[in-house]
Amino acid sequence: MIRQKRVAAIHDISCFGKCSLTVALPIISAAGVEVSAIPTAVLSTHTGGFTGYTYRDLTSDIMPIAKHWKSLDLEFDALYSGFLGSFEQIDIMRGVFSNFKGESTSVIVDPVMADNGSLYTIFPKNFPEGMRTLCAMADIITPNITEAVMMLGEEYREPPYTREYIDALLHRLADIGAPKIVLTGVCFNEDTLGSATYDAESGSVSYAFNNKIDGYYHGTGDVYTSALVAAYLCGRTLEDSARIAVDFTVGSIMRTKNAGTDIRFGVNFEAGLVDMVKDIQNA
Ligand code: PXL
Repeated sequence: MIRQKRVAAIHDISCFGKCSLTVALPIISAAGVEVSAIPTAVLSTHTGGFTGYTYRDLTSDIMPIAKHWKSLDLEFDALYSGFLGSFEQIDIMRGVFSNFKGESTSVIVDPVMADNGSLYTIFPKNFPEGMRTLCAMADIITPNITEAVMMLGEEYREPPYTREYIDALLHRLADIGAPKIVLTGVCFNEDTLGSATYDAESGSVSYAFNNKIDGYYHGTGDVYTSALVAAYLCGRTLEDSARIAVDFTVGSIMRTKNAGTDIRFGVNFEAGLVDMVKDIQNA
């Protein structure tokens, strides 16, 4: 019997604006992987560019949900956390990881908190230090460049970057503790954008690029990491998973740009799901 892979996705639900759980659930499910969810908060929209959003904090529900799962002897092939609203949620996440990390469980931490050189306004200045402690427990981390330098206590530099800079950044990120690093927002020139991977055990570095599309489209980090998780759990290598995630994300942005959609509304990833699954299956 081939057991279906199962992921626990631990993010907020932003009810409108396509990010976090409303992105992770469909993308990972489309790849044939079961997704269980722990919602960490319910917001009417995400916080990027909207004002007046509602925010119901669910911090006190996270551990009881995890404990109930534990009483059912549930096991997970991956634990995937994203946007977390507070230091307390980071602490609780550490407990959830300790409870469910089995021998073959991959812990994937996307330290969602910043972009384009700035920390999201809802976070305190020292939030990257908290995220760093969670990243230390992970098997795979997926920061963008801003999140990476903030966790390392370094100054943000504007793109384009050099290969030497990115390679050195990957090594410094591995020193935090996670053995596999996926860095997004990697840009060596005006025309292309992509991601880099580093496996500290084998020492291998890989890059995946696609066309750079102007404009800041919301939720693309969640689309990227969810596709990466989907491909990786389907047995693709980290390098292949990153390439699949880059192509899927860029296709989603392109479609959204062509449609002229408000950039806060998220990207049209839905129309790319069939091709993403074919790509994962090598079909
Ligand atoms: O896409 C990341 C994200 C997730 N959840 C919430 C957010 C953001 C980014 O702004 O505000 C609530």
